[in-house]
Order: sequence, then structure tokens, then C-alpha cells
Amino acid sequence: FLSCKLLVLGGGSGGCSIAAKFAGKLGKNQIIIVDPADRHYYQPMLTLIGGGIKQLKDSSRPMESVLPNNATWIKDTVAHIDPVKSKVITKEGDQISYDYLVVALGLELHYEKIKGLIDSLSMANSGVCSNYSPQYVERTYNTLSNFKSGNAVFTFPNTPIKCGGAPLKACFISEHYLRKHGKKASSRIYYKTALPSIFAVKHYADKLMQLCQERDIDVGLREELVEVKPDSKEAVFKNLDVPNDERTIEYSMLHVTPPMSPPEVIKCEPSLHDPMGYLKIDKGTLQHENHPNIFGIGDCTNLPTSKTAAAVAAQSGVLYDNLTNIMNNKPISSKYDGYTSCPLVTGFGSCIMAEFDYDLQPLETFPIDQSNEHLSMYIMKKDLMPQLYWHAMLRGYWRGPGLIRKILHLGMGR
Ligand code: FAD
Ligand code: UQ1
Repeated sequence: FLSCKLLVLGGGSGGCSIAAKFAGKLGKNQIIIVDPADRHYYQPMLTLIGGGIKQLKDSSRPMESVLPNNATWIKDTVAHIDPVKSKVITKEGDQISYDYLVVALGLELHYEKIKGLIDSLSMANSGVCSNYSPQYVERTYNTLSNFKSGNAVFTFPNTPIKCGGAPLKACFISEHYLRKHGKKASSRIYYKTALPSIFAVKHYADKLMQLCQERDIDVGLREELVEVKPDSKEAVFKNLDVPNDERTIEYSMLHVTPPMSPPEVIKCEPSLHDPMGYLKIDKGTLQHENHPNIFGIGDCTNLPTSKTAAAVAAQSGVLYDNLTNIMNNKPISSKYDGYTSCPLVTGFGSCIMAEFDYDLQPLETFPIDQSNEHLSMYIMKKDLMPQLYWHAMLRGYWRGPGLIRKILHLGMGR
């Protein structure tokens, strides 16, 4: 039996940042973090690895090196959460009781839900790849560099996903690669998404559609990948608006974004989740709707905003303020506005820096029109963000660019 003041489930972007913020404040032996992973991945780099811009070895660090020193790491999987008894049970059978709980378990990837996909991702030179897992990401650049001719197809599943822009970034980077290497004339590029539009925010969607037109990317809306046939190199797509309408397309390259779901351990405990299975927290305060000593952060929550590390950064500040007040029996007042950001890399050297809030209104940091492509935003994504992530965010020192935005806008506007 173990007990602690603050228990953090998951040592990813959200769990690690929150543990770091409280580690300085609560002192030694007050915090336990549970996560079975050996390594902590900076997932936003996966997109760049798929384009050959970065290497896989640069995207992760040993878990123990990123978690705060004066917290205890239990390298195990959370098997059960008992919010009534304020207790958690791990797969190995440890029982951990807590005063306060932060749930930061991320999303599960479900490659197995698409028929034929895992087999295709296991075969050498099958043309099937996916930036979404460190296990498969190196296949993307391999496939691109061996591409000769034919269809390159990029998918977006029929579930919420992390970084909603990442499937499109894979498409744009690949398009630019093929163009640069003289293979554009012998190829046809398809972006097929289950969503009804290319991007949720009109301000950016208009520009992205225009770029697709200019670059001859064929955009298919409300199309869901349902099967991959590696022997004939065919992908089957279902039209989500027309019953029984399935179409098959041949591919030379198929980049798949898998369906995702909230973690099983949250879905198993009815009082924890919303009807979709996401941790049910208040969209402003981040406090659990049914259990006041539980907070949530990041991809596993029901916050109605796009799931990104940038959003996690902004949430971490609010969570820290509010949980600190709860610990001190004070009222809570800090509110999350839904801030999220997606650096939409549109090629080698260009990026549209999307930033927006719960109302899908742009909330841009810099006094330039960020719906245009900028080299500066590309450099920020490629070189600055990893540093900001490892050295500031994971150490608890980054609550998103809100303050910078206010300063750059001299207190005017949003
Ligand atoms: P994660 O960081 O995923 O952490 C979850 C942790 O929980 C993991 O360490 C996992 O091991 C652990 N865990 C899971 N189940 C259990 C269990 N049962 N018990 C214990 N531990 C468990 N964001 C951006 O801001 N900008 C980008 O450009 C960007 N690009 C992306 C590109 C790709 C390809 C991907 C995959 C993601 C991208 N993201 C981007 C999204 C960003 O990485 C996530 O939104 C962010 O990491 C979410 O943080 P989290 O703490 O909620 O989850
Ligand atoms: C951000 O804060 C963040 O978290 C560290 C990211 O994750 C890698 C991002 O991609 C972005 C874009 C932000 C937002 C920061 C600025 C300065 C726009």
C-alpha cells in the first residue's frame, strides 16, 4: 500500500508538466506518477521525422530523466481507478491512495480497428506508413524516398484525434517532397478525411483549401478508411454520408492516421467519464464534474477543443492555480479559454501557425496574419518548440503563450 498527497496518472506532456509544477511546491515524497513507458516522446516531432527533417532518436528521452526528481515514479500501468475511495490499483497489484488526483492518460491508438492495417504496417516496402506511432513513423520517409509513381493517399479517421492538423501536415510535406524530387507528374495525391471540412477553423480552412487546389491535392470529405489490402495495394473507403457506398483506390503510398479512443481505464469507471468515454471535467476550471479532488488535463479529457501539447501547456497553468487553491481550501477562479495551437507545416520551410479557442476564433500570438505561410513559423516549429518543450514545459515553466500574446498586442484585442 502506497499513499501520497498528489497522484498523477500518466507521465506524458500533461502529467510530467503538472508533476513538475507541484514538485517544487509540495516538496519530497508527496507526489507519485504512474506510467509504464520507458521513454517520453515529444510527439510533435513525429511529423518532421516522417518528412525526413528530424530523426527518431531525437524525439524521445528516458522517462526517468524528464520526471521531476523529488517525485516517485511507479513504472506500471493503471488498471483501476476508484474515485469514491480515492484509490488507484496498478496492473502489478500496487494500491495507491491519494488526496488529490490528476488524470493525464492521453489517447489510445487503434490500428487494429482497420482491417488489414497492422499486417500492412508489418510488411517491408508495403507503402503503408503512419506518423502517429514511433513504431511506424520511419516507414513514412522510407516510403517517400522510394516512391516512383502512382497514388499517395493520406487518411483522417472517424474519431477525435490528437493534433487534428497532423494528417494534413503529412500530406503537405509529402507533396512538397515529391515535387522537389521531380515525381509530382507521375503521382496523384489524395487527402481523405472523415470530417466535413479540411480544418475546424474557417480562418485557416479557407487558406488550406486554396493551397490544396494550387498543389493539386484531391480533397475527399466524409470518407473513412475501412480496409487495407496489402497484396493488391488497395485501400477501401466508406462514404459517411451515403449508406453502403464503398470505393477502392490503389495506392503506392498510404499514410494512415489510426482511430483513437480515450483510455480503457477511464471508460471502465462510469462516474469518471462522459458518454463518449472521456474524463468528464469542467471546461473552465478543469476540475472533475463528480469528484472535486480529481482534475484532468490533455487528450484524455472531454474538453471541447483540439487535442494538442500547446493546449496542454495552457491547461497546465489553470490546473495548477485551481488545484493549489483546492489544497488550501480557497475558492477557484482560474479559467481555461480552450486555447490550442497547431503548427500546420505546409512544406519544407513553410508553416501556418493556427491558434484558436473554444469558439474556434483565432487567438494569434504574433502581430502578423498567421493564416499565411511563414518561414519564421516553420523555424519556430522545427527548432524552438522542442527546446521550449524539454526545458520549459516539462519542467513546469510554460503555461502557453497567453502572456506573450498580450504583450505583443500591447493589451489591445484578445
Ligand atoms: P500523452 O503525452 O500522450 O501522455 C499520456 C501518457 O499516459 C503516456 O506517457 C502513456 O504511456 C501514459 N499512459 C497511457 N495509459 C496508461 C495507463 N493505463 N497507466 C499509466 N500510464 C498510461 N501537439 C502540438 O501542440 N503541436 C504539434 O505540432 C503536435 N503534433 C503532433 C503530431 C503527432 C504525429 C502526434 C501523435 C501528436 C502531436 N501533437 C502535437 C499532440 C500532442 O503530442 C498531444 O496532444 C500531447 O502529448 C497530449 O498530452 P497528454 O499528456 O494528454 O498525453
Ligand atoms: C506551444 O505552446 C506548444 O507547447 C510547448 C507546442 O507544442 C509543441 C506548440 O506546437 C505550439 C505552437 C505552442 C504555442 C506557442 C507559441 C509561441 C505559438
